[in-house]
Amino acid sequence: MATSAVPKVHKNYINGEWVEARGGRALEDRNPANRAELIGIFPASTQDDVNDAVDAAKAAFRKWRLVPAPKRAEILYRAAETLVKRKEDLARDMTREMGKPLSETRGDVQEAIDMTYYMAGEGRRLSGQTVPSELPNKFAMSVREPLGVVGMITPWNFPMAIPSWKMMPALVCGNTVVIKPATDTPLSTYNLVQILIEAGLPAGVVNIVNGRGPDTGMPLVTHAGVAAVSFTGSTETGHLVNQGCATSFKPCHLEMGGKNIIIVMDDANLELAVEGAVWGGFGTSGQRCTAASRVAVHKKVYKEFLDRFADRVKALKVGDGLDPETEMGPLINQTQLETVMKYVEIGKAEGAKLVTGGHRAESGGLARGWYHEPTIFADVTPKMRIAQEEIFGPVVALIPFASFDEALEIADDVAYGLSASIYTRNVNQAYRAMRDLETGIVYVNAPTIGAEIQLPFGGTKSTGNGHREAGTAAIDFYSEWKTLYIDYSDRLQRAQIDTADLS
Ligand code: UN1
Repeated sequence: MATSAVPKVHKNYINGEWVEARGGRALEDRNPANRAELIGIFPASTQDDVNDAVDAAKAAFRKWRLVPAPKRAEILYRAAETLVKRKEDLARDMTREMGKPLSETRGDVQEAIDMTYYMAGEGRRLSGQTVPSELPNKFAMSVREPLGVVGMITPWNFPMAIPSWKMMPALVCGNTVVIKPATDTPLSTYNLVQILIEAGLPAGVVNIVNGRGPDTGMPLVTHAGVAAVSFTGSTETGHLVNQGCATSFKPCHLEMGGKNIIIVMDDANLELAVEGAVWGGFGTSGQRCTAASRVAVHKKVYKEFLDRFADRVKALKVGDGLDPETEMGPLINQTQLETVMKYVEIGKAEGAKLVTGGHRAESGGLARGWYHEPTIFADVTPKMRIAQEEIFGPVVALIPFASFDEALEIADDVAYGLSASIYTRNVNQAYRAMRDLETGIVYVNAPTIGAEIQLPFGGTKSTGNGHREAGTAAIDFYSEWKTLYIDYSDRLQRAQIDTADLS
């Protein structure tokens, strides 16, 4: 199987063939836990490669759209079976290229398995509406049509799950795909596509062009042959993708940043809340759009929460994700490490209290990778930059508050709206939080991370642009409605004008 213990030179996958990038340039994929370890070499594609891939996807679309959806789904089903069989190898490959611990990369592969089975099931649904016509002897219904070639740009933090969130619903709906994986983690996307190929996906239905955003991503976004775009990444890049799609009215799904909060009320099960804040804030080294980078705690329990939280965080075992003892891996790259270090300085300068962490982690061999200590700032006020801006690293801002209303205000007073959580045993407060928090996802007595694939995933405000991934919401993005009227009356019947004769 394609999992690689030795570095391999990879190509683009276009029209069912592995081909070199036309410009002949390449990018390295290195292990963030040990920069000396080369995972593989991947093409640095440009406009010409994107053109080839889109042409192939357009040609393949003519046939693929006519393959019955249950048959398309059978390929997905077979792919899911292979993912299950190879889960362990795939997780190891992912830990080596992305850094998160094996337990988490197993979860990432599992999320792809779940999504692939789920969308395989959708092949026998893809339901539309059948409704009565207002006129006699007339039939009315709506059906879902694929959009055509979908361009996909995926992030490095969920290198297999997120490509599966995009590819599986797109494919079952009858679209063809050109995907540009994150340059930091292409191998996991390659592994996923390899499994789809083995499952019998026809040539041209999925194409990979690897490369950087400006050279490969933007040409894909703006290509006239691409009918729709799905992007997950930073809000900054999301703006460019949005603008690239706007001129041609291209549907575009954007999934961007977050500044998610856990609210801990004074009646909360404190031990549970501490556990949730540790996992929500430091899982994936805080590199999730759903990471709990803010924890707002009621003043009555603030001191106790802080002490317990700090104890747990100080004890977190940071290291190589392949070591089963490791609880937190490295950051993905130097830029991300520098961003985190910059925000630590910002937090200190703003007057927040550094409780633990605050430095690059370098002892015991960690200097080989992009490690940062798990970091807590206490006594953070809601307007501080560390409480407003997405850091995407292991830095949690603790914010004290005095009332439930104040907590909701703090929660909603940020630019983002992905995920929020409340720990309380008061059912009235729980329901008010569910109603009033302005995020796409709300958790009660659970952290801000851990969305399941059968429900909509996405956020409000600067997090998204109104679309959702996962569940049937994904089917809504990857299909377009066609409304069908069949008149079998043998005469002209004018809607709204010829009312039915009741006599
Ligand atoms: C992301 O961070 O981009 O809910 C996705 C979660 C995961 C998905 C995160 N299931 O945290």
